Amino acid sequence: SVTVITYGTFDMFHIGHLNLLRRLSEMGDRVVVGVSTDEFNLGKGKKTLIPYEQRAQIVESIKYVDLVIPEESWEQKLSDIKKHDVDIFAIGADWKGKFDFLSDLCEVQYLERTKNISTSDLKSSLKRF
Ligand code: C2G
Repeated sequence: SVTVITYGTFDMFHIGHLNLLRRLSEMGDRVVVGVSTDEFNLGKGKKTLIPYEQRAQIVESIKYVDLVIPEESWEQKLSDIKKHDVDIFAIGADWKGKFDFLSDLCEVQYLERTKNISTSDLKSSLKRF
């Protein structure tokens, strides 16, 4: 079996997130998602609107996803890939090149982002309501 892993905040879950997760499910038969904890996001300079517990529950409920784990550090990808016997690491192309160091352990793929949607755009359009 082929295991695919990705990581993300998945704040205000939207079609861009769904398209990515669906594509992962087409690449393998087991999808593991590391959802960024609120603390880890502060380190990314990202303030999340929806708390980790809710973001994790939503991602866990997506039919394309088999397992959700907390993302608490940049380093954990290496051990996660070994622990979960991961064949492919994939993430949106906004991260292109950033995770090439994982290619010693598994295939690394950067996937095209969905156009015209982002959590930051959603947040700013909500402000204008
Ligand atoms: N995404 C996408 N299209 C969009 C928006 C997001 O394909 N319009 C993808 C991103 O490329 C990412 C995933 O959806 O692969 C989750 O997006 P974010 O929650 O913004 O992830 P990010 O905060 O960038 O966290 O260690 C990696 C980081 O945790 C990634």
